[in-house]
Amino acid sequence: KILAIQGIGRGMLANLQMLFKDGHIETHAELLRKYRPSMLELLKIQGLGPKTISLIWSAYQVCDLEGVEKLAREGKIRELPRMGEKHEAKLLKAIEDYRRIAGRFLLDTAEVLAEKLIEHLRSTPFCEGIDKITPAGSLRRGRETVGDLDILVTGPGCIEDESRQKLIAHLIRFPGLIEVIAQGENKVSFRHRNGMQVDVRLLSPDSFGAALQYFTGSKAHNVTLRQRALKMGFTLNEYSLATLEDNKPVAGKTEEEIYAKLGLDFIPPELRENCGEIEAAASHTLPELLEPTDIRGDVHMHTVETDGRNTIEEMAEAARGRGYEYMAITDHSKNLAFANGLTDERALAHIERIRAAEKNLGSIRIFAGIEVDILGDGSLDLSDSVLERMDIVIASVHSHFNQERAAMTDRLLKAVANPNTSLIGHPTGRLLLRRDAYQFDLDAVLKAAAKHKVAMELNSYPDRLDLSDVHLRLAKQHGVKIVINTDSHHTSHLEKIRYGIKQARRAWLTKADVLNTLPVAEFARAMKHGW
Ligand code: DGT
Ligand code: CA
Ligand code: CA
Ligand code: ZN
Repeated sequence: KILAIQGIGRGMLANLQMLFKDGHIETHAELLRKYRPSMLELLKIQGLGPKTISLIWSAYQVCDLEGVEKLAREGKIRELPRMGEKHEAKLLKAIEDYRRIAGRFLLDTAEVLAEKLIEHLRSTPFCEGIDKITPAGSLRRGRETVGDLDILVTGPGCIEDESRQKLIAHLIRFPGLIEVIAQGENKVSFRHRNGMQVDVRLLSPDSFGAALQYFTGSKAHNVTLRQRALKMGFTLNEYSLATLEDNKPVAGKTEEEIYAKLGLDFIPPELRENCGEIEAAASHTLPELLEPTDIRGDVHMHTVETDGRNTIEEMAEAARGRGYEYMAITDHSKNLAFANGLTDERALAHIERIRAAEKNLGSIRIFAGIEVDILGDGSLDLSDSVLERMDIVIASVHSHFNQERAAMTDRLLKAVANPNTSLIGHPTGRLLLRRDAYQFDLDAVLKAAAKHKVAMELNSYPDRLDLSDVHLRLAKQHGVKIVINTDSHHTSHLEKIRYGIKQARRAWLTKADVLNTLPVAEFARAMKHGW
């Protein structure tokens, strides 16, 4: 039966059978013996394929990252057949990009691993000795990507030697753990098979708040906080806040009491980047950050009509299940051919289907929308007469990413100036750990957006998180409003909105900065006529 699948022949079938029977494939093992494993890492470099790697190997017997980089710096790559100075420069840039992102992981990857580990720890017979298991570090702060995972475990079972040893013994039986990197009295660092390092610390409840504060970071935030403590006659470390004079602990059980003792309002983890949050907490001027419950609707999602996996009705049921008051169906336009994007005609028919679904379901407002491509020249991919009929028009760049900065800026300015545009989708086009933003003048685009009252999207998808925190703050400075969306292609994607909410909080955004916190009528008006 398997042979009926295209691309699977007798050879592949034999390999699959071996894989299921013995757990490995002989050919694979043989190839791994013949070629160096470091060649596999080279394949991850943009623009380095098997052919070039083998070319480099036969000319110089070099097959690792450092070696190839050295060759490129010495001008030896350009001497290879069909290579030139340009290739060489590109290769160096690609290696630099790879180094920057290697060893970092998307937020959802880190979160899934954290959840699995928590589940594992909760399943031990000694788990009654555990009160809390809490992610700290960059994951807790909601950074866009995570380097290593920091997990704190607290409870009576973490104090006493014997029970702690039992917990650690159970911990290192975590499925997927491939190597214990370091193991101390109350700390274990290990590597998971997905490449991520995990640091786990077991702590007494008395110092849990101090440890959580310390290991949540950021380092810069902690440095400033410790300086403040010293000025006030305290020392602050991962065990407690204590008096300088006689080292008497004055706080440690909770973060709240530590911040309070330092004369500060509680600082949410998302703000702890030493960007003015400590000063604001001291003067009681921290912003009232956006909360998940403020969000009333999600207005960027796709259906089976283009490249989504669910129907209008299924998406609507899921949105209603989340308690939303409104949502929008925003399928692709025809320029995105591989996604089966809509023509004018299909877009009009789709509006009718959306209206019908809304009527049938009754309990949630379903806006008829479109995610229309911004074409290379800045015009939109569908006729004005069709766009006018839409409740929401998201204009997005999905092609010609390599335009010159000036051309790309003009292209976006033209899209912003289009009277039908409600918001710009994933405005910089970056893909985290994969693709840089396209080059354009964001300042100019935000200025125009403020003038035309066109909103900017904060796309919550964990590999986009576009706009970034810095860009969101810039948008706010320009007086541009934000819409936080998921860009869901499946009902299960709707919950990813929380990554967007975290990102908005990291940018100090409040409810007033985000349009989809508005009641339905006001939101509808904002999409059609600006806020
Ligand atoms: P990451 O892992 O690169 O995504 O970023 P973080 O912020 O999770 O950094 P990490 O894992 O090196 O450290 C976790 C937290 O521990 C960090 O945010 C602040 C705190 N910390 C405070 N002082 C130190 C220190 O001297 N060394 C380390 N490694 N961490 C410290
Ligand atoms: Ca970390
Ligand atoms: Ca760490
Ligand atoms: Zn898109």
